[in-house]
Amino acid sequence: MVKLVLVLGDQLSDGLSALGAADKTIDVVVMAEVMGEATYVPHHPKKIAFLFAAMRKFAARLEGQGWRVVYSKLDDADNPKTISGALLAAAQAHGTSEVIATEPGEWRVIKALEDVPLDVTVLPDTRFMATHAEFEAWAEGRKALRMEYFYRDMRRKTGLMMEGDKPAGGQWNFDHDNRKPAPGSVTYEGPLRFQTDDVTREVLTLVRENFSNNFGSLDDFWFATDREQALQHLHHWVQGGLAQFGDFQDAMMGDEKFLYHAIVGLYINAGLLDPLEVCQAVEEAWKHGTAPINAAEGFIRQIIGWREYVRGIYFLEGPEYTSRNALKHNRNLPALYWGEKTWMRCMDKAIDQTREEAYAHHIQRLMVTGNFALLIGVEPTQIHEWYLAVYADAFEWVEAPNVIGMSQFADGGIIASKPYISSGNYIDKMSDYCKGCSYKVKVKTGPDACPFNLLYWHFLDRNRAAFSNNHRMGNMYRVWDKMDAEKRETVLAEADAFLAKLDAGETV
Ligand code: FAD
Ligand code: DLZ
Ligand code: SF4
Repeated sequence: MVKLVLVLGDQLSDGLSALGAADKTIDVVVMAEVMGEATYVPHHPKKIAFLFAAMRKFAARLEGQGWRVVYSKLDDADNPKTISGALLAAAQAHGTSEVIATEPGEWRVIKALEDVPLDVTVLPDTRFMATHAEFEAWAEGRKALRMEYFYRDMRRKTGLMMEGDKPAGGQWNFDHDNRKPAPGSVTYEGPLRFQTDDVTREVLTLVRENFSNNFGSLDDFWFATDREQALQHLHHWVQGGLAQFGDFQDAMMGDEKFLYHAIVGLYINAGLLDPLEVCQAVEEAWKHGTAPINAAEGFIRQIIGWREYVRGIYFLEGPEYTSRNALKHNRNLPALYWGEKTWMRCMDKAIDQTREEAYAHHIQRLMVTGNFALLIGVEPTQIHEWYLAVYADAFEWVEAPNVIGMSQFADGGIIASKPYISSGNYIDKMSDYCKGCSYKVKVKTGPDACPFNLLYWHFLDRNRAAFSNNHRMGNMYRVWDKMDAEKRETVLAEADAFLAKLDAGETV
């Protein structure tokens, strides 16, 4: 019997396990642009355009390889609206009930495949370095699931930057060399920008017609939308950006949206690039002496360490992970996350570039928008859905552990051993944001005080009980406790006043 081969929007890889298990002379590939996937959160229009254009080009690529592809465009009169609907319609048209799928990256879609009344075989997603079983075995019996130890196993497994059984350069991790503050100027020209073509133009019109009310600009669309372009982009960055990636990985600049970052997350996550080939390109550059060890190791750690580790946590912890709320936070996400005016320059810059590019780099996500949401106590699911919507690289398996776990400490400390919070001081040290801000980062109280300075102590004070056994937080509480009692009261009262203004919808 003919089988249907499901290929989802983030499964655009020649080596996809579902394709590998099918027969192109008999079986039929099913791909569908559907409102169900395009609206489960209000995705950034550039993210939707990127995925739809990449899906259309991948469908054409498969046809070129000899596959029969049933492709539904969003504006087709008989568009099936959901993934399940697409499978049911194709099953009827081809007189079959058999489906081969590769495991989706979201529990919601996994459930949909379980529920569809067809005979669905779900194969493992082999585009990762660690299988679920390997991650479970690594996690088994450990008191703390620290990424660093998992990463070392992945170095051994892949052989990347290894000299025998020893790490190249004599140490596993060069992170201490990767914390330089914002440079005076950036010498890398930034990501390779691609001209629109017939496919992207048609998709941009479709997205403009259907999603123009979503947060995010569709202007100046430049993403790569097929594998060849993504590879060109990768090599452009390896040549121009990688060498200084390590040094300035944590830096932030108001007028430099990309610094030395690779901007490969969206391409790897959609399947256009393979994570191992990306790491091998970086390792090659290091071997040829065009990239220093701290840059190459730092980058490879992000991919075979963090990326694999967060995926392991997502599947280990199960579908309830996204509803965790260890600190019982319940504030609504402020409108400034959707582009309403704010005087906080760091937030304004990070959110504005998110609106323009569907991109912000790691430290902007973690220490600006994530830090602020945590300090003010946003309900974790609301900020989780924001991140899932606004970034082109956001799919739940990778986004949720980063937001719920790393950024919001809502999983109670599975991913982070202490919350990633900071006052304005850290942002000032790592960025050029504060110089042009309406608030004064050195001012601790009063109308000019940087809100992060007030909110930092407010967070610690209100969450004291939750952290009473966390030894890594001891120093912070000792500094707070030593502060003059009157000053403490002023800080808390001013933080409360700030939060009241925020809740009232006033510009802060
Ligand atoms: P670079 O800075 O150049 O890093 C290289 C690559 O390493 C990334 O492309 C990515 O594949 C990988 N990587 C780095 N850090 C992580 C990490 N913590 N988890 C997983 N992979 C990592 N990453 C996503 O891919 N999708 C998300 O939805 C996402 N949401 C995030 C939300 C928050 C709150 C935080 C703190 C981080 C999030 N990240 C997410 C991780 C990281 O910020 C992005 O991978 C990175 O900014 C993508 O930009 P880049 O490709 O230029 O990465
Ligand atoms: C994110 C996304 C969007 C916006 N649209 C589609 C779509 O129309 N069709 C599709 O197959 N996939 C889409 N995706 C990606 C899926 O949501 C993704 O496969 C799941 O989130 C699992 O990672
Ligand atoms: Fe952000 Fe405070 Fe600096 Fe302003 S002063 S940019 S609010 S950290």
